[in-house]
Amino acid sequence: MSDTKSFFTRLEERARAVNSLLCVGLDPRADAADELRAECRRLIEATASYALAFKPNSAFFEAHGAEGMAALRDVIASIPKDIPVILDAKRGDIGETSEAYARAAFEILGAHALTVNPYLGSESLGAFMARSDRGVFILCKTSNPGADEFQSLTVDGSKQLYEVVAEHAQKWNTKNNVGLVVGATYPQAIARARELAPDLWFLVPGVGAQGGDLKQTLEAGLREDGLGLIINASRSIARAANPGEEAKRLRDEINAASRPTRFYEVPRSALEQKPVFLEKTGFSGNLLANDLLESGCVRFGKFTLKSGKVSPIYLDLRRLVSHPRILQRAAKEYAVMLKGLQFDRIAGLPYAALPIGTAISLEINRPLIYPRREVKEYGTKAAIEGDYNAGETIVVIDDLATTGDTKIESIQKLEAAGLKVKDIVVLIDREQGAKEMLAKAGYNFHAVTTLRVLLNEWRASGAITLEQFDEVMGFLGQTSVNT
Ligand code: NUP
Repeated sequence: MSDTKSFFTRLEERARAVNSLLCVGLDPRADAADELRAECRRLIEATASYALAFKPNSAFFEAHGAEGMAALRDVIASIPKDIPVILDAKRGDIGETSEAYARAAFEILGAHALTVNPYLGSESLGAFMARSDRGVFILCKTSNPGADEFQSLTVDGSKQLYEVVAEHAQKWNTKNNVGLVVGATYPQAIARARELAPDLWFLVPGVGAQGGDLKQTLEAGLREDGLGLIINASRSIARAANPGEEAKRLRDEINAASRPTRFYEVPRSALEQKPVFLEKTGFSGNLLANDLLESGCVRFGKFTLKSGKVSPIYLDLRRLVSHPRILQRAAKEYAVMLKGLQFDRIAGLPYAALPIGTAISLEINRPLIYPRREVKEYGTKAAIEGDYNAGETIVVIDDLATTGDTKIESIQKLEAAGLKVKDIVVLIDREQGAKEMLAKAGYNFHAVTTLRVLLNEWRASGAITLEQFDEVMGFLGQTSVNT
């Protein structure tokens, strides 16, 4: 690797070049020092074309003394030049000692990145973070069963220690060379670390031999650009009958699961099986589906609607205001949908989409307006609140879509003020004709997800029974929800 680019620029180039987020761990279990090189060489040759990076763990070389350290240096030198090498040694000490560790890792051993522990404070990490061409992965939430003993202690009033580490790391990343270590065995911690450190790359050990769930890990941790995770596997590749094939399989599995799951439907046969996700971890793998349950925005039971019908489900996204973190995450989902659209402002429709629109506006730093329900009889007599100029393009934001009728009324108010509307974005489409009706009227309709997809997720995660799933699907087939 050339020394001019930052470590993560190089890593991103490699990720795109080989279409891989897989890191192959080099943890040689050889009995004798002179076997270390051959064991690693076989693994490197078999897996290099699928590897985003290699991660030798210093411990397995140190265990063989001076000969082991010489082998480590040779193994790193033998890795093809365009593949980043992350040395796993979890260093960190008082200033000058850290400097000696940094010299050993980066200059003597030739690693491109190093894992470090943050417990001696930021000053102890200065020596590692000083070089923009070398990466520093700070232990945040490790994959082992004992990780919670210290890392999840409540500090600073309400935060867990690992959350404080994630926050600091995001701030320290001024040279694009700081990442985090977050174990695949704690997907909720990955999701939380991603909220606190939206830009950082996470080195994620714990899939394979330690049982971490790949799908949940990717769902929780991928950045919006589809990158940001380095999925490490050591034993599961090294011990496979054919490590090259296993690396390829895992690389492909990562890529398949990295595609957005927002529109993913679970096959009927899977719905009929015993749910696995929530029972094991309390986490469904689809943050939005889980969030809507947690905030009470969706409830299951018996609800008498305005029409007198009894519904087995009730949706109310106005409750998001009482759950700021979930509201923020929903705003991020809208932001993904808004990314490809051309517009000057967004308009939130009253009432549900006023707070939602505000959260989106803050998320994407674009101004908000809103059409009033009733035009004021006094003062400005405004029909639309907020600043705007005639001729501007507005994206309409709402919480849900059923038939689309109420969207048309609001769009007419905006158009009467000289504004142009091309796109409407909602969080949940109940698929009762809105898309088709709006398309006929000349508007593009976008939904983050559909109620059907969410029902699939809730069933797959064990939040609802198969009977509830069928009941709600049957109900949706005959009527609209909440009316
Ligand atoms: O939290 C961590 N968990 C973890 O397993 C941080 C790590 N650095 N590791 C290392 O990743 C561990 O020491 C080993 O080198 C590798 C995981 O190996 P395996 O479970 O895939 O065989």
